[in-house]
Amino acid sequence: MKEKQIELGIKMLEQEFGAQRVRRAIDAVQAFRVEVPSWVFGNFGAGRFGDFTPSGIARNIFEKLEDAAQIHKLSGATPRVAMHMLWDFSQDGRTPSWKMVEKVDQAAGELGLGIGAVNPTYFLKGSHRNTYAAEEKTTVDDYVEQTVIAAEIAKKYADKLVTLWFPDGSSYPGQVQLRQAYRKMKEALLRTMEKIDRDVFVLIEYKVFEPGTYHTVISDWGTSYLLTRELGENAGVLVDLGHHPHATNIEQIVTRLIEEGVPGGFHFNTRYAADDDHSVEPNPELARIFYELVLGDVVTNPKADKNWAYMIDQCSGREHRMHAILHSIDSLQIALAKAMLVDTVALTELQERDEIILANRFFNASLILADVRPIVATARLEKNLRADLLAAYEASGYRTKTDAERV
Ligand code: PSV
Ligand code: MN
Repeated sequence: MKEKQIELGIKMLEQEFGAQRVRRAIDAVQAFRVEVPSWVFGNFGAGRFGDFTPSGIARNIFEKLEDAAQIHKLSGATPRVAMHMLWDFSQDGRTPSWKMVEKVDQAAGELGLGIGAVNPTYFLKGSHRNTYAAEEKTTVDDYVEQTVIAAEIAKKYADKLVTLWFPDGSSYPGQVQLRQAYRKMKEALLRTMEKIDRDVFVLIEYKVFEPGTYHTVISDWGTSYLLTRELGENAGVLVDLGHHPHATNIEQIVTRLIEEGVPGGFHFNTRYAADDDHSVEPNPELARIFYELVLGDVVTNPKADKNWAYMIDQCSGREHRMHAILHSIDSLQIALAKAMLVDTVALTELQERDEIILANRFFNASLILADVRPIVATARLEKNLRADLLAAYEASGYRTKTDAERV
C-alpha cells in the first residue's frame, strides 16, 4: 500500500468505525507479541517429495536464531523464540545438554532475542509405543525427566513456560486399552508436575490425531482440560488451530476456556492440513478467534499475567520460510485489528433485539469486510518499521546473503 492509500484508508475506517476505535486498533497491533518457533526456519522436508527444500534454510539453531532476529527486526513483534528440547538444546539429538542451553541463550541475547516456550521432544526416542502412555517404564521415565529439565530451563533462561505435545495413541481398535492409556498419561503428568516448580507454567496441547489415527490420548480440548484440573493452577490448555476436525468451532472453545478461567495459549497456523503445517491466513475464522480473545481481555492486556501465551506453530514444506513466517505475523495483526473494530455495545443491542441478520452483518462489517491493512501499516510506520513486511524482507538483502551462505 502506498502512503496516500494508507492515509485515505485510515480516514475511511475512522468514518465507519470512529477515530477512537481505529486508534485503539493501532495501539493493539503495536502491543501484540507472538513467539516464533525455532523449527519453522529449519529443514522439515516435504514428505515423500522431500528432495525439495526451499533456499536459505537454517542449518542449525544458531542460524535459526539469526533468522528469528531478522523477523523481529522487520516486524518488531517477535522478541521470543520457542525452542524444542532435543532439536535445539542437544548435541546428540537424544539427550538435553545444559551447555547447549547456555550457548543458545547467549546467542539469542546477542541478537536481541529471548528464549520463549520450551517444548520437550517426545518423538525422537522410544516413543513408537506412546510417550507418557507407554508400556515401557523407561520410556515414560525418560520423558518425565526431559520435561522436568524443560521446566528448569524455562525457569532459569526463559519465560517460565513449558508446552507439551504428546505424539501418542493407537492406529487400530483393540491395539491398546483406551482407559489405561488415559490413566497412564494422567499418572505421568502428575508425577511430572510434582517435580516442577509451581511458578512454571505448563500448557497441554491436544491434537485430533497423530500418530494414533484411531485414537490419540489427548485428542481434544476436553481431555486437556480434564487433565489440567488434576494438575493444579499452573497447568492450562494449549489450542493449536490446526489440531481440530475441519468443522470445529474453535472460537467457541476459546470462549469456554476464558469463561472458566482456564489459563490458555495458542499455536497459530491455518488448518488446511488438519495439522499445523500452513502459515496463518487472515481469514474470517481467525478474526472471530481474535474477537473472543479481545472480548475476554486475554490479548494485549496491560496486565501481562492476564494474557494467554501466543505462539506461531508452523512447519512449512515448500514455502520460503521467511516469507511464511512474515505472512503469519501480518495475518495475525490483521485479525487483531479487525477484532478491535467491533462495537460490542451496538452488537449487544442487536443481539438483545434478536436481530439475527443485522447482528451478523454488523459483526462481519468489521471481521470480514473492513480493509484494516492501513491500521497495520500505520502501527508499523509509527514504530519506524516498513509498512509491508515481505517487501521489506525482499529489499533487506538478507535473502541473497543466506541463499549464498547456506548451501
Ligand atoms: C505436531 O503437531 C506439532 O506440530 C505440535 O503442534 C507441536 O506443538 C509441534 O509439533 C512441536 O512439537
Ligand atoms: Mn502446536
